[in-house]
Amino acid sequence: MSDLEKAAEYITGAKNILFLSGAGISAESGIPTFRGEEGLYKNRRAEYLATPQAFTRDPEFVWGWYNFRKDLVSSKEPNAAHRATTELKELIPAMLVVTQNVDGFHREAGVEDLVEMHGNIFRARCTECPYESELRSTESDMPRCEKCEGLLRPAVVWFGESLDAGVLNRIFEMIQKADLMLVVGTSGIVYPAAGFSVEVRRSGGRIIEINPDKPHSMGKDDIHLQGSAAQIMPELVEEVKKRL
Ligand code: BJW
Ligand code: ZN
Repeated sequence: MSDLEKAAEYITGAKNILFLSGAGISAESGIPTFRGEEGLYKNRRAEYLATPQAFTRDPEFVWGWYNFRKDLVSSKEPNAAHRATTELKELIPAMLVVTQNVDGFHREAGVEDLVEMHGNIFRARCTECPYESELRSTESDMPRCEKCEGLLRPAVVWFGESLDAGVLNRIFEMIQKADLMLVVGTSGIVYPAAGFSVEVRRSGGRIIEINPDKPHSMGKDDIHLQGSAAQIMPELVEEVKKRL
């Protein structure tokens, strides 16, 4: 049996599945990954830009990066991997779709109940008051709050910031009962997401990873499907359908 077929059997045999995606799932939509070769902005790395310190130092520069990325995301669309994820979620309702991505492509591809653990690039919140809203416009590199005129910031999670408690609760509830986790297109470097597979494995669950890169640490029953998400996800879903 091929690894792809084995992975499909894991999926149809699982009771609860945690699905986690990262920047790699949107790579084939034309959105650069963070740690890939094109992941720089004006010679700055995400580790520098995605911090509250960078925003305090130079909010205009950081907004410039976000507006550049918002324009890019608006000009692109979900790919075959996002669509396959939606199909899988429809076939297996006991799967929770969690993404580290802020592009909203999973929702655009039809996943209604999406957990965006690092927020959404088209939302902004006030640095002075509780105001938060959608902000699609990319006109201003210093957007202001409608309520108090305070400086707005992207409603995303930066390094050193905590994730939303409700979001973390939903994920940890699923981790406790998940007997399978699908990890698609993430380098597994950034916590807390980097720790999820360790937790699932610790409670006896198995991992299927899809990534063109070499596998991360693997348990003996884990499967690494090496290749691009847009190629492998649809193939995997086809194998799942044969078994349902
Ligand atoms: C393909 C492909 C194709 C290519 N198909 N695949 C414990 C230990 C050590 C450090 C920490 C720790 N706990 C917390 C920390 C600190 C920190 C952290 O993890 N630092 C690490 C660098 C070590 N974490 C935090 O600060 C987090 N907060 C937190 O934990 O709060 C409590 C706390 C605070 C302080 C101390 C301790 C506890 C918050 C993390 C927020 C991350 N934010 C960002 C920006 C979001 C907004 C935005 O987008 O602008 O999130 S950074 C960036 O990295 C973004 C991503 O979601 C995240 C993950 O990146 P991802 O998705 O994995 O992308 P890449 O580029 O790394 O990988 C792409 C992968 O795709 C590669 O593997 C490719 O091979 C693959 N690929 N093409 C499939 N076609
Ligand atoms: Zn305000």
